[in-house]
Amino acid sequence: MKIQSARVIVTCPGRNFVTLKIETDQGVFGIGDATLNGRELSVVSYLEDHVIPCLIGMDPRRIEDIWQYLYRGAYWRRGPVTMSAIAAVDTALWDIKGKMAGMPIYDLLGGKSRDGVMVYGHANGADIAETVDAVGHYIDLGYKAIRAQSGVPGIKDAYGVGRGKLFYEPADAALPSLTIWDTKKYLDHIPKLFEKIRDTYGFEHHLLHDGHHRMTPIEAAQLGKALEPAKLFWLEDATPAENQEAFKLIRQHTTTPLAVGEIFNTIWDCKDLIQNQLIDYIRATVVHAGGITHLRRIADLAAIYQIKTGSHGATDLSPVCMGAALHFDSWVPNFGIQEYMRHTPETDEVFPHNYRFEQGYMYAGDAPGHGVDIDEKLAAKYPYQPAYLPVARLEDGTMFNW
Ligand code: KDG
Ligand code: MG
Repeated sequence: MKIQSARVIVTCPGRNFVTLKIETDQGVFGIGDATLNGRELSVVSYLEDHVIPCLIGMDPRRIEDIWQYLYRGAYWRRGPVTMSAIAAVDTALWDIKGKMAGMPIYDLLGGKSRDGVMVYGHANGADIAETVDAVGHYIDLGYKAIRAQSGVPGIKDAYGVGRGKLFYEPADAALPSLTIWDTKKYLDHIPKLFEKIRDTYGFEHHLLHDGHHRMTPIEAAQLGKALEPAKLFWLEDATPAENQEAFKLIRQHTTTPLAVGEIFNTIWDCKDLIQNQLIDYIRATVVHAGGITHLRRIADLAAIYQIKTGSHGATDLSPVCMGAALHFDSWVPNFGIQEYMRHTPETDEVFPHNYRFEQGYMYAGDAPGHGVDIDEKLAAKYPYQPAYLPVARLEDGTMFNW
């Protein structure tokens, strides 16, 4: 059996997605997500110019060997572009293997560990009242876990605050738009938000919050401590994770659970945080962390330290990634939660899929492979549009973390 052809499909049904399609000489094909938000075309080039020529003629059944070939063979290891490209190949090959075996990917991995995958949705609003309403809306939709973000008085365009009720899309301009940040105002505001949410709805639902790399370790410690009465499921990206020692300081001060890893791309990014038990949830995901083959290694390492998975699942992770992630989540023994931001109806049409949401849980479906396809004719109607994530500056003009 051989890989006969492979091509990259770029489409923008509301936002940009990069999809790799691998076709075999036996008529079976597989697809994988290669979307890297705001840097999409660099992965397209990596795949078209450097990966696809190597793939032609390879045996698609040898998933592990192809993974090692692309990782070790490049000499230049790791990094989001390389690892997203490898992830796309890996996901497409697991899709092919599943279709050949007539099995969903969770069965190839060892079978389901759970019936449904608990997901969290995004509630956000311009102020506390709007966010509290949005949380109520998600509760009405059946969500068991909800991430809450709110506009902060005095801050222009705080992270996580969308324009519509359900579709938050931060990559919103052909060049990065400017947002202004002030951590003090944020720290004063967020505990009030969670106090109000708990006062309104009680403690039945899981609440999550994303700090989006904006705090210093001691500021993160202060916030974690201030949020303890709200009993968060997690506080995410409390401080940038390049210096992983920083998390020791946060840990010394608060019992609020911590989640990190959406921008990690290999097990080496995760290793110290996991081995030192500095986090509770690892957020690496299929598309940015080398596909199912590599994510499995990360999850297994985390399991030894009782750390659970909580994979990234924002709208820039395509339905192909979501499908693969749900198969992974259905299997992985140390599953914690899966992020789920609904895609636009146009995106859902371009990527017909088997997964579904029901009462706070997602179900991967039992189609062979990952159960997601791409309607190429429809995809062609939505050409690529440059779109960048915003940048952030402090009020005095200093460049900051978005
Ligand atoms: O591409 C960047 C987004 O996916 C990210 O900003 C979303 O932080 C995010 C999250 O937790 O979903
Ligand atoms: Mg995040």
